[in-house]
Amino acid sequence: MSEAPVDYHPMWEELGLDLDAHDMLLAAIPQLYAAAYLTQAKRPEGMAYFDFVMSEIHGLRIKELRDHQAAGGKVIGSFCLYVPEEIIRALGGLSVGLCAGAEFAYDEVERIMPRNTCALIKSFMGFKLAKVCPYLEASDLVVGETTCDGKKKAYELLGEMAPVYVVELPQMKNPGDLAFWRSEIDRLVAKLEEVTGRELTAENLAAAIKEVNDKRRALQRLNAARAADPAPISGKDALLAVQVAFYDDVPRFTQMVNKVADELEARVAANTGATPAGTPRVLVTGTPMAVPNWKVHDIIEKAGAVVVSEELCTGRRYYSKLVAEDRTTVDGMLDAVAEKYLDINCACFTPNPGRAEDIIRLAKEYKADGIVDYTLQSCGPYQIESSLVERAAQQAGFPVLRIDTDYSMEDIGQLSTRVEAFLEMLK
Ligand code: BJ8
Repeated sequence: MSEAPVDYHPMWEELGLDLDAHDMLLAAIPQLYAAAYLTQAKRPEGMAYFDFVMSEIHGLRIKELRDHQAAGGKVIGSFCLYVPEEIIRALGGLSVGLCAGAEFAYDEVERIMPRNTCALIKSFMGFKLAKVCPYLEASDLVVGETTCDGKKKAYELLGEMAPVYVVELPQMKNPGDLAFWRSEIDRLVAKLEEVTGRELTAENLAAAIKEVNDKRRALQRLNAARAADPAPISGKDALLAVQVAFYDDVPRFTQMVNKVADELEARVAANTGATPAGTPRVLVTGTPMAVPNWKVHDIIEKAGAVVVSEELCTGRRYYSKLVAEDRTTVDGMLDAVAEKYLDINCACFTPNPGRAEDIIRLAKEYKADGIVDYTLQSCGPYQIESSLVERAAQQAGFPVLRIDTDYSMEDIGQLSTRVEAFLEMLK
């Protein structure tokens, strides 16, 4: 006998969500998910866990966060890869990526910020103004960062509605910038110690570094299998795993991803895949894709190709580098945290040559036939960097398709036509 579904409305009400608006949002996600995910053939069995996570995205996981808070722990939200989850975890906090992947309450948003702000920023402001993101409402603190100008200014507005603390990121990666960033990490530690009421020690930090590295190692394993032809998993499923990494329970997530990786390695050994051998292979690069933004992967894969790697913050930029585990003091470990995080190739840095180098290396390693460069409209850093990406790709002999879009569904027909023409050319 199946159990009756849990009614989470009392929990959402306690969090101060707008229940009607939130019900409307929750009604839309299963349809989107089913159309993108449940129509796929030959999915790894281990993806059933991710189906479950998505079905409980605002339910069970939020309950876990609330239980954690009831036991004295804190929940710390963020919107960017530069916020070190190892430190949050060491202090007994749970780190969660906040809602930023769907259009919501744009009318209200456009009353307080320009219409031509990128979809990611408009989305998180909309979720806050409409009170429909339980992760944000459950956060004891939101840690922002000075990456692009839009986010910097949006955090000022968000700070009027929620507790926000902003870490200052340098714009370059010279030794002086690393020293400055390291001092910002100290400032963040002090703030998080104050919020959590705990002290950072060599023991709790070493344990957190190891746990988060294990999570990244599991994702590395899953993704390494995608170099095979036939690809053992769709790009959409691989993208989902990284999206979920931002808010799921860390040890459970690691275990589940390793389970999928076992299955993928067995598929590779047996020469079987999620798509037939010879399917056109695409590498996607660009701006992050937060749940439920599966638009570009969905278009590419429904057009008959397979995405084999993501040079994205919801992709390799998240899991490809680890924090060094060889330090024994808190200071040494924080140095390692600072070094690892400053090494992320975000277009908000200048110059940012590591990104184009990574794209080309990955395209070769994953035997991509072409590259899709995806940028959100009004995202200056990534849109401008597109020229550099295109030049590097052309020099290396990879065709590139530039997609400039937002979270709406209005351009799906037009994008599908362009992607189909691109795939035709790859053949
Ligand atoms: S580390 S990519 S998550 S800043 S899309 S808000 S850049 S205007 S999201 Fe990002 Fe951190 Fe960099 Fe990654 Fe601004 Fe562009 Fe919008 Fe963006």
